[in-house]
Amino acid sequence: MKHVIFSGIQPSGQLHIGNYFGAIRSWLDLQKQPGTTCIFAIVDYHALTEGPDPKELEQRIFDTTVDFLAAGLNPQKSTIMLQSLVPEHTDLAWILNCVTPISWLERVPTFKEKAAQFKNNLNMGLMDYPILMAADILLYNATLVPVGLDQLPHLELAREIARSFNARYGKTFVEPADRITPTPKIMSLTDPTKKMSKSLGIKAYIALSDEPAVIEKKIASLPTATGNEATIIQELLKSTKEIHEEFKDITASKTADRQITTEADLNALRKKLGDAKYRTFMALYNFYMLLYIFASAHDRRRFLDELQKGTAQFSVYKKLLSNRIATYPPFVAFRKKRAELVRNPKQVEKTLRDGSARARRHAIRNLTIIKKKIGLA
Ligand code: LTN
Repeated sequence: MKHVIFSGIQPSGQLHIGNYFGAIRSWLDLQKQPGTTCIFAIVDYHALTEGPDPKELEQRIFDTTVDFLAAGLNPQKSTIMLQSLVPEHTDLAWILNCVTPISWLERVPTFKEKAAQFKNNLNMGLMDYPILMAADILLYNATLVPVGLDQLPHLELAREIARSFNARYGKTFVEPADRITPTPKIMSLTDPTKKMSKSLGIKAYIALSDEPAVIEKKIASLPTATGNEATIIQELLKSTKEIHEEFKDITASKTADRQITTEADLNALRKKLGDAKYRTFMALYNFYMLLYIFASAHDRRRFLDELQKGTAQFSVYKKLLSNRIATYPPFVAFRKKRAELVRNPKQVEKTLRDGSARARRHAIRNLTIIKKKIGLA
């Protein structure tokens, strides 16, 4: 079957290594597969729900575009677009609004979190967010949507909306399947209990564009274990076995649709160890995870071995790790390509406009069909 693939990412600025392993690498994989049509969007309308500063938003859209291209998304092979340049996304979102009960949106976990976070200034966009996401996907009749685990409820909703529309107006939309990216979750460099994210500050993440000296500095200040942490180390040794099981297909770059279960394990562990010990555990876990991604099996084994014996010198492994990250071939290629791209910002902007125009032609065609079905001109 020929797949139409759609995925999106918010313009949060320069991409970091968490974005790379959590999304971009899987997109690059899909882009390579013959017979797929790939559409990758920078979803700036989604970003508006968080009320970004206009100048900053503009810069972030540009940075995200540059990073897409530098990472290897190829406008010859994939459609790279900006959501707000294709107004059919919001047209369709309105139509979908009218076949979706409010109760479906109130159930969405991310909405419940936002509702708690923005108690007194909850904007309508935060509630409508999943509808716009459904519109993104359904507008192109996407058959496959690569996303992280946290997006599954949104995708389920998109399928429900497609079904609801089809039941009322006749078969129109394809129900999109999800493709969960199997990925080791990379934690923040400053708080190992939180997922790596730009919102935690510049020291919390490694940007794909970070130069070797910056990488070295950030890795050097990673929190590690101090003193005798026997129980924690035992837990780590236990869970590293599971890490190998969980992720052995990642390094082989297979694209199995499998769910990652360590989240539940980690929650259980937090209860068992208590917060302080859990924090240390997570620091070690993240350290190991980075070694797992970037270092050799030999180095990893030696690290665990020494950890167990109490002879592990973190400064040595930090040096090794920052060296491996800095020389990781996809990142070296990324920095080179990025430097070329930023020299020609007009070309970058044109690529995004051209991709959006191409997407728009498909969007208009499909929206015309959709509007006919519901009795609109
Ligand atoms: N909500 C997603 C971003 C997103 C998306 C999409 C992903 C918006 N529209 C359509 C896949 C398909 C996120 O925050 N990762």
